[in-house]
Amino acid sequence: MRGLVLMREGMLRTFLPHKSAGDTSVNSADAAASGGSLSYGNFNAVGDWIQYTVNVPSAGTYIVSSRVKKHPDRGTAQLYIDGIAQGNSVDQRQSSTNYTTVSFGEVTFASPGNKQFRLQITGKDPSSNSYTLANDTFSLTKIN
Ligand SMILES: [Ca+2]
Repeated sequence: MRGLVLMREGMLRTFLPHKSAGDTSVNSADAAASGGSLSYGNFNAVGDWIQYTVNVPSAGTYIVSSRVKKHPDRGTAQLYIDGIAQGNSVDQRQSSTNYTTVSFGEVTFASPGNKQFRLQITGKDPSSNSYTLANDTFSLTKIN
């Protein structure tokens, strides 16, 4: 079976995101976001993280991508799926503010069910004034 499984932010919101102690996460209204809402993680240090529960419908290999709202003041984060680093770290900083889809490569799930998608701060561009992340969706495109 092939197909796109779009994990909308509305689905992310179904689960209260877990986050690093002392930091805040908030769902903010944004007309350009999927479902009209965007998930922010407001961080202040390398190692801070936010974690979403994503339900994977079937075992197999998927391309993982995420729609994010880039901005001049954003952090760089590494994705971990159930504790294993996935793809390259992604810098959400951009001089202009707009939505961008970023890729985290391929992952194989041996079983369906809930997986923990954690974005952990690895740093930030020197020109960025914050470690904030703004996440709209995760998408899983099944390829095998
Ligand atoms: Ca922190």
